[in-house]
Amino acid sequence: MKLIPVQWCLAFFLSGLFMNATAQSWTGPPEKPKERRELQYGPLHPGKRTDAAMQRFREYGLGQFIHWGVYAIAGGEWNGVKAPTASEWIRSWSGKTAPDNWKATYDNLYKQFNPVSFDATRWAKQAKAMGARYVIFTTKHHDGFCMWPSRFSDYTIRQSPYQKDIVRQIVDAYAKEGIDVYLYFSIIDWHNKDYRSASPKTAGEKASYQKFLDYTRNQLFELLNNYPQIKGFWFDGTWDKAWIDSYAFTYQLEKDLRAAHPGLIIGSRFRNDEYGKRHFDSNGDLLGDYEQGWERKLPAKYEWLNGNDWDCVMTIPPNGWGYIKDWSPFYTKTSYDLIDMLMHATSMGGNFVLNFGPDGNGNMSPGEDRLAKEIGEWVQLNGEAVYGVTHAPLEPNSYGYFTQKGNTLYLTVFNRPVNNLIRIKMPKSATEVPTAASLLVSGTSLKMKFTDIGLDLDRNIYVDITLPDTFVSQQPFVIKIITKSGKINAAELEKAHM
Ligand code: FHN
Repeated sequence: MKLIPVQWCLAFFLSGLFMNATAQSWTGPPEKPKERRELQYGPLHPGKRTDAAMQRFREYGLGQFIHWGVYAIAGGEWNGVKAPTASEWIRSWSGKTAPDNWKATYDNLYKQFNPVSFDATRWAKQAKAMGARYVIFTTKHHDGFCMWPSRFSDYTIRQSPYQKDIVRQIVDAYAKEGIDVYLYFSIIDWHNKDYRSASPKTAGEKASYQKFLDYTRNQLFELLNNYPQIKGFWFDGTWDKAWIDSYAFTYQLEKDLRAAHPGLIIGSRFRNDEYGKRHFDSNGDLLGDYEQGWERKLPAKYEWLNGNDWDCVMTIPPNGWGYIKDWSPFYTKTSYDLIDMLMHATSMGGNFVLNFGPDGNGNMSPGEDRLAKEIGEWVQLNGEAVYGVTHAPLEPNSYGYFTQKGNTLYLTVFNRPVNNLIRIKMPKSATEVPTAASLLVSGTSLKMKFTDIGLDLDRNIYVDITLPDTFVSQQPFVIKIITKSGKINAAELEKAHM
């Protein structure tokens, strides 16, 4: 079993304090019920998508998330209000000592939003150098502030001193660097007076909520029309009862969005079925194109994924997606931690998406700059094991993570054994067998031999790969193993019987 570093435990403990109820109980997809239920509002397409756009999504490996909005001005602390662990939620802070009119104060912050240092090209180039193949950008978070000049709202970048369309700049700059763009969109909208979390009951409430639904629909089509280069939406804030009860509306909306933008990618966090089941419908089938529940968490077992596509979105501090001006109270993940998580995700067929929370002037924090550089340097050397790879059907081991591409296996080593012998377990019945091993970073070929360690009744064979004493690495490194179709001659190795 892989040991979890102490700092991870701490980080998970701290972050656990702020997890929502769904996240706390997350252990993978629910078991499929024995009997199928007839559903009118289940998945729009049965099974996994096989088109080129979805295949491209599968091959990203590494992505960047950006949470940017008015909350960046506060940076987790404003007027004595502190929300360092979820800085983008600061508006909803309602402790006993909340200043009078705190929400109104927040709602006026946009009048100061003027990120003079913002340069989308600089961000896009940094993301490219880090190795990100896609970006997810917050067009509108829960506070309702639109980072594009939406004609359906009076609370947008157009009304701020900055005025210019930020979404357009992001889309253009990232697309120019060859990075695919996905737009984050929160259904929760604290600014819209027709938004509500509880289900509407009276005729008046219903009419008002219908207005909110229409506004949401209009904004989504506006985004598609304004920025046709985008590849998908990343939805959030879809857990309110009012939204859950609007399943007929959301079903039609998803259908229409997809029809308007062929290839559009939407995860499992957009809508639910008629029984209120989110992510997976009442039959345990995935809603949307990929599983979107892996927020600040990673599956312990590949089996938990049930063969679905997925992404893991991750913060650098324990929690907190928007800018946090003071990281010092927390453990912040190192590039080593993040590369470990990246390879954990890709080894299980998922994408790893690292979040950045730029400040109110348009700068990434120095810590983010450093991590982007360090990750980029590593990925530059080891990208072959990261991009376009799939899960390898081998038993997990304590050295690190396997990924696979065709007849090449990659083992990214985080824990180097003291005897320099990497021992890989394979079933004797395997039909693909290793023929050569080398260090990815240098191409140096490595000694490899099949070993029967003589464990009684063992159905496995062991492939021993020797690391040269002269090879020293301060970083995780990758062993590249070429396989070919064939059988291991196990009979020779099985002479001793009880
Ligand atoms: O409440 C948000 C949170 O602020 C952040 O945007 C994350 C990103 O995945 N999503 C929500 C919590 O699940």
